[in-house]
Order: sequence, then structure tokens, then C-alpha cells
Amino acid sequence: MKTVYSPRHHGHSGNVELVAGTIVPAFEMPSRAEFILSRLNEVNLGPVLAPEEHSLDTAAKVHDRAYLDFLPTIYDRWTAEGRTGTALPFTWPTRGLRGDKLPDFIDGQLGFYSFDGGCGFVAGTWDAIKSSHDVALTAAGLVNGGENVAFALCRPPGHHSGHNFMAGYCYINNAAVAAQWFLDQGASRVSILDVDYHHGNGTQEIFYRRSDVQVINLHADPMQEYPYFLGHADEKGEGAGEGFNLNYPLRWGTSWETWSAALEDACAKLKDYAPDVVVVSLGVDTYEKDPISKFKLKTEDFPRIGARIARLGLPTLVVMEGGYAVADIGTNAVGVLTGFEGR
Ligand code: Q9C
Ligand code: ZN
Repeated sequence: MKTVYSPRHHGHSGNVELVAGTIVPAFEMPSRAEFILSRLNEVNLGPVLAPEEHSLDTAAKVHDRAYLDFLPTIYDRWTAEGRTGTALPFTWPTRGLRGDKLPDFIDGQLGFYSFDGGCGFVAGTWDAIKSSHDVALTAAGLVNGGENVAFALCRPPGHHSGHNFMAGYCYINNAAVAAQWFLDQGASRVSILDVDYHHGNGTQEIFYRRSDVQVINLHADPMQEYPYFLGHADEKGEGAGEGFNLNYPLRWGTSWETWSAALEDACAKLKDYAPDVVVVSLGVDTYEKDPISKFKLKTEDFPRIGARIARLGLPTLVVMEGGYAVADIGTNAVGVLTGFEGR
């Protein structure tokens, strides 16, 4: 299996976030991608290719152009105010407030285009976001060119980012952009299968009224877990999209027996939809030792995930999302990929 990877993700480093009332180093850190890269070399997964530059035109079909234009400007505007360190918002347009008026000042604009405080910017953040986007589209090109599977080693991740907001370490929704790109290349239907521990609220929001992308999520119940305000079982899509969004919220403590039963049901629904291509949003934060998650999947379970997805027999793009147990992230993420290959 070919992998696409860019060292430019390193620009997004030294970030911080608010955890349990304290500012700490962000769990989403550069070593995540490096552990995955070294593991896939260790098991000889296959060639590792550099991404090609892509324009943001496909991204602009799933995100607002104004949001995409804002992202590259953030850090310069932050430092122009004499600030150093991580750019972060501290107010958000929630119920009863104006979501139609973009403030002039950087602090207000950061809040306007965010769902939470999980998306800090440092000097190299935009370049890393752009490289992650390019990684996804380059890997999509491999699948479109005839590879039965390819791995986009994206960092930063994407699935919490919606049409005009960043959230949960995610800025551009790499999986959504790739799905849109497959449609633009002639696919009739694309399925996104999101197995990250957290609900892919951004992906759901982007395609909620569409029937050309089926969005399936297996995740921690939002009654207990981030992103809290989306991901319930009764969210099935709206209008033309009705019936094309599927959520499997699972309780804290879920282990392979329950999780795999949900995957089985999801795979049956995916098969019924008969997509031309599958985009897997791969998070390995379902792992028992993940520091911010509460599922109980074991290292030996991850190859089983890959094997089950391979059994669908469909062209598949695997896009990296979350996973924060860095010491084991390589083994677990690459385990899904070797499982897919039947080894
Ligand atoms: N106590 C992804 O997995 N909040 N994002 C964590 C830690 C947000 C996770 C707070 C978690 C977002 C791509
Ligand atoms: Zn996650």
C-alpha cells in the first residue's frame, strides 16, 4: 500500500490547549505522524510519496471560501497585535448571538470561525494544514488512478471541521475534500466511514443535506463525550440527504465485542449504498490506553478493522484522523493497514 506523507506537518508544533481547567501542551502533537511513519517503514507497508500541491478549489466546494481565505492570515494578524505564542479564540457565537456578522478584529474572527478552543495557530500551522490537505488529495489521486487502497498520513486531522469552522484539532476537513474530489472525478456515490473515537461532526454537517455522500460514524456517545452537541442516533440527514447519515453512538467502556457489532452493521449499510469509493476517517483513539478517550480496543483489534473494511471489496482511501497514545499509535494505525492487506 502506498502512503502519502509530508514533513511540513512539523510546522504545527508547540501548540497548547485547555484540559481540565489548565493550559497544557496539545495532545495532537508532531510525534504522532512520526511514529506512524516509522512503523510503516518498519513493516515495509510500501512506498512513501510526497504530496503534490493542489489548489483549494475542491476544498471550496465543502468549505466557505471566506473561511479558507481566513486560515492563512491568522498567525500574521495575531503577531501584528504584538502577541506571541498560540493564537486561540475565547468567545463563540452561540445561541441568541449574531452568526451573520463577522467581527473586524482577529479575536472576534477566530471565535466566529471556531466551534471550540481546540485549534491553536502557531507560525507553521497554516503550512501544515495545507500540506495535510495536499496529502489527502494526492492519496485520493492514487486510488482514482487504480490503486485499490492508499493511505493519507494527514496531520493535522480534519473530521471535526465543518463548512465554516475549525474544531477539535481540525481545520480543513481532509476526508470531506477527498470525497468531493472523487465525485468531481466522476464517482456517483462516496461513503465516508469514520471510525475515530470522536463523532465526525464536521463531516456530518458538510454532507447532511446530500445524497451523493453517505456518512457513517462510530463514536463515543455525545451525551458523554466531545463534541457533545452532535452525533446522536436520530441524526439521519435532511432533505435530499435523509437516510444518508448514520450514527452509532457507543458508551464509555466499549470494547471490541460491541464496537465490532456496530462496524458490522455499518458495513452492511455501506454495502447497500453501493458507493464507487470508500473514504475511511481513521482514528485510533478508540485504543484502551488513549489518554483522552474511554473505549477499550486493544492493539490486536486494529488489524481486524482493516480486514473487515477490505472485505467490502471497494476502492478505499484511508485518511488519518485522531489517536493520542503516541507510543502505540504507529502499531495501531499501521495495524489497520496491514489488516486491510490481509497480513
Ligand atoms: N480533555 C480528534 O480526535 N477535546 N480530535 C479534548 C481533552 C477535543 C479530538 C480535550 C478532542 C478532539 C481528531
Ligand atoms: Zn478523535
